[in-house]
Amino acid sequence: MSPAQSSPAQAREAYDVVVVGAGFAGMYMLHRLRGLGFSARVYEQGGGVGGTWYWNRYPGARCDVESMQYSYSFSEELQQEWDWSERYAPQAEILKYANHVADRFDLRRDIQFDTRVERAVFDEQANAWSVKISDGKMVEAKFVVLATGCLSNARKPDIQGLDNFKGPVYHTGNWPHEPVDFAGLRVGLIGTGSSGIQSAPIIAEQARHLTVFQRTANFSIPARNAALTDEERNAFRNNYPEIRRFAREIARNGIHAEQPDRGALDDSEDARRAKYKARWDRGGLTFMSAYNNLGLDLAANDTAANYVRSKITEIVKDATTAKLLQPNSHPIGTKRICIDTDYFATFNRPNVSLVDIKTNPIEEITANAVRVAGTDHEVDALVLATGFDAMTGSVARIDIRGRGGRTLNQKWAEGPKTYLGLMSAGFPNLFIITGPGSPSVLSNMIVSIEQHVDWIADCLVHMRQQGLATMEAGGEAEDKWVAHVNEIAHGTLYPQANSWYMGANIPGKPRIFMPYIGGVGIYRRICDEVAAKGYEGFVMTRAEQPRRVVTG
Ligand code: N01
Repeated sequence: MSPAQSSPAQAREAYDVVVVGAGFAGMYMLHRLRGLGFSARVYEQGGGVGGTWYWNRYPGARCDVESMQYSYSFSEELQQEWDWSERYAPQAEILKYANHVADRFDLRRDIQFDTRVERAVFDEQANAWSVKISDGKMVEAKFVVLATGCLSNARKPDIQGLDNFKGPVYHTGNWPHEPVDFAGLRVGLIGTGSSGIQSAPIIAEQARHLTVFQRTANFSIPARNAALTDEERNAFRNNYPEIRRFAREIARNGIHAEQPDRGALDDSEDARRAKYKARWDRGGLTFMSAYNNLGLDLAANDTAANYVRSKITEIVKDATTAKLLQPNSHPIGTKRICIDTDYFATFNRPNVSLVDIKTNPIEEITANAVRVAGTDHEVDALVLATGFDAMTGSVARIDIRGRGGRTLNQKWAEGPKTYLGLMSAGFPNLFIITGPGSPSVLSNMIVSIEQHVDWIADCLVHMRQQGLATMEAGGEAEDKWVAHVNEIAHGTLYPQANSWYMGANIPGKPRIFMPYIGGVGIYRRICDEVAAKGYEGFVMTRAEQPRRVVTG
């Protein structure tokens, strides 16, 4: 395929590929496309690269995957040369890294910032997408790649009176670029997921008073963040080939770590406590890898959950507050586990209070207070750490129309349907990076992003070599994949939680477990086998022969 040409009649810009989003997925996609000789244009609604790390600038924001692993592996020079300063990189450093990558690989010249993709319509005659962007321009592309991110549509909650609040209201997922100073203010924080749990200790240090409004108590493990030493950095750098291979092929979640060899009930109580203590003391997400059945067996899960509850009791001095902070509505890990620095200890501060809004939901937000059970909790500023319309929210904001004019939102009205998370039947030449039906949010995102981008890049080369015009998910393969994703999810404890994995945080959103829980290694093998079998399950057509099945 040669770079697409614009027809003089339409005088539109035309590309082989339009990529939506310039986060880690969009940037790497652009880099691969260019290297393969495809013409590509990236549209990014933000004013810079970095996606998640561009928007989430709230106090305390940092990644909960260790920085030496939450980084691109595609360039040996990059991974050898970039110096991460801490075990968990703070947001500003990850954003700096994203900007460094953009400069280093000269990506910016093909990225248009401050521009949303508003509509994409598939033209069945031309076998191409007609894309409308927010400056009003139309562009054409043979392929569209959605690199829109899974947690990029920040959600303002429907709480009565929120718009009447007179003070500033911030959402963690859309934080101002200028510093926010809470000194001397009474701050109300709504939401106790990863964002709320990371920001509370920092806000508490600045504010006159912090009131945390908690609907669901969450499990959180200490980060034990620290500066990285040269020795630690070199331990990774010298072993990157093996560490990356392990993360891609062996670890379920794409993170190189010691793997469990037994279930929680296979150990004596003393041995189990010792193991949990070692993981707690080390800190981080690998707490959940202490045993191999924590996500599968409720009795096993209870042992880990009870350990964390006991730590909360140890840390929090006030017994009533400690009790309220103990999660009891879901098995540990079935909502994304949080990683914190001094979250529970924050409630020992005299200027912090906790309000239970599960028993008594917020009645209303007034001009200067949050009213719960008839009591007005006066605040000067509000922080909404209320999460995202996850996995599908950002895709749903684009008016995507496939064959027969059917919209993707119509097709996904009862839950997202994809084959391998990569494509959806009826929407030819439209790829999704880390979409629903792929491991994505259950994994180290960069591992999953690189795998998807490489798979899509190989696929486009295959199509070019074979002279193929379109590719799309076959209906039968898609149905089988959706059933498989559901079946394995329901063999675990995950669907027991009202989580954003299930769409449960958005009123009216279908309750479907969206990510693929089989693990990144197994998933990668499935994708590779599908490709090796001539893209089995996908339908491909040649130019001039619409809908002729070439494979699948
Ligand atoms: O969002 P969340 P998040 N009234 O959806 C509550 C990643 N991440 O931004 O649980 C009152 O988890 C809601 O309550 P409930 C990570 O994957 C990573 O914190 O629905 N409360 C919950 O407490 C994470 O999982 C990092 O009952 C309302 C909170 O708001 C994902 O992003 C850092 C409410 C939302 O929690 C999302 O995390 C940050 C309402 N109307 C995020 N609506 C790291 O790498 C919602 N809530 C460290």
